[in-house]
Amino acid sequence: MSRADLVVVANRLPVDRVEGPDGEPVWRRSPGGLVTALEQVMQNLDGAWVGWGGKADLDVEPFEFDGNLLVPVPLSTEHLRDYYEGFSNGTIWPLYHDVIAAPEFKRSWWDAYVTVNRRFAAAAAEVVAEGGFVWVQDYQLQLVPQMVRALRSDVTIGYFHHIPFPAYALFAQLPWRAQVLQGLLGADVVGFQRVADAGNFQRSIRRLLNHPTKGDTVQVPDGDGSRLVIAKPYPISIDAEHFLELARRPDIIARAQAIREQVGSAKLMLGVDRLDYTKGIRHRLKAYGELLADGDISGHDATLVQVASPSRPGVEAYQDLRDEIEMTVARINGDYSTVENTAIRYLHQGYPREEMVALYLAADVMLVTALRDGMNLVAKEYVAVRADNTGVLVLSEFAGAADELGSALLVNPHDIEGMKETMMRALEMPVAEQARRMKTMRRKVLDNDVEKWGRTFLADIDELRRRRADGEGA
Ligand code: GDG
Repeated sequence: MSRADLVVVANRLPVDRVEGPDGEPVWRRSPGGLVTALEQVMQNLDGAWVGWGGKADLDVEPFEFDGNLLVPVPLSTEHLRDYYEGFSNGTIWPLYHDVIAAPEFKRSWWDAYVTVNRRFAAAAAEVVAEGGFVWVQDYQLQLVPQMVRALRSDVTIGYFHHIPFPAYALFAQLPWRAQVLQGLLGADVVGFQRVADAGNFQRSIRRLLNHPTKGDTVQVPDGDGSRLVIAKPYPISIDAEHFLELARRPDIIARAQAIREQVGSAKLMLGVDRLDYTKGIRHRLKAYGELLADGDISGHDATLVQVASPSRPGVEAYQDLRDEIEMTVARINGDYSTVENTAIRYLHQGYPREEMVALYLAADVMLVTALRDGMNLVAKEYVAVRADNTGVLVLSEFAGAADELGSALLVNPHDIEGMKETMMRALEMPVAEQARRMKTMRRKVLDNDVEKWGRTFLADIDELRRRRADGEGA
């Protein structure tokens, strides 16, 4: 097997296995956010990607795809239940999102997490070239950096954390907190979305491991000496130019107009989220329902289109959330829809990106009301496509995107009265104010695209590798 200088390790491979025209299984690029983000970075780099192939017990040889080597990691049904649905999405996800749902601490889940992380690390260690770079992605693989280091001391290791890193008081609940920190500190560079996440991580390190931190660095004891680990924010972004190109396509513009005409009401408000309890969909519906109940808006004034793409159906909290949201939508529609107007158009489906862009173009107001969110790319996508500087972004201050998009209408989604006032303000905002705010936000998103995110991370890695090659140590 050929070895690669850059190896991305992520829970999922960037492809789905689907049935080809003659019934044969074929691989097709999957549409996820992480894939889009790294697609750009991987181009022209002759890299390899280590990840799960998307089906239980799928055991296939590494293969070439779009110029990169893809290395599938086989996982059994039990692994997926305990490592993925269990520890990743039943323990870490809720704990790191400020316990919006209660995390469960199960020793059998932890054991599976260790076993599966070891598998990913072994696959990465096997495929990375001498002195190469391994880039680990996200919370499912927090132990991989240290495991790769143990197997391959010659390589440089990066880790990027896509979700929030919680405050010490919450993180300290995790029975395996020290192991997780040590796992992450196996990396040379640990990247976060926000300044606050990097700060929380460093605080946990000082409190739990007693390692000194200074600025963006942590001093980790290593043999007789110590090793410097960089721990700092690298806010992720989108391929803004690609979204703009879609937004200029005549068929997509026509589709946006058709959506507007079909919806019929004066204003269209839009929500686009994975169906996840972190996204604040319930709070959004509550505020909107009360505006209808109070008579502040009627179906002719505004319609809410809510795309809730299916997510993690195997996890109980997600099944409960779906029931709750669907009951709320049905109640609001039952009470306030008319034969002519539907108060909420609720879509529990995934759509092609073209349709998402048409929806963004059709929306007068975009509602991003997450209770906690690492970044939130939807907010950036909406801003990117609004080339005529119209439209209003209502953005939760608890989404990482709020650090850069301060010109949005920022809300605390727990404050339902505040949300109602802000929604009304968004619906009534004069175009001059819309333009002023949108221009500032668009500049941010267009100047700081995902290509720059990747370049900035890799520049820090290259600098480390150069220093290593010069024999300076880190
Ligand atoms: C995690 C962190 C962080 C959604 N539905 C459809 C669809 N999407 C696309 C959106 C967007 C992406 O999925 C979702 O990204 P988000 O950032 O909003 O949220 P998470 O999935 O929770 O992502 C998050 C991110 O990682 C990156 O670091 O920002 O905080 O939680 O691109 O457009 N795309 C299509 N059809 C859908 O139905 N095509």
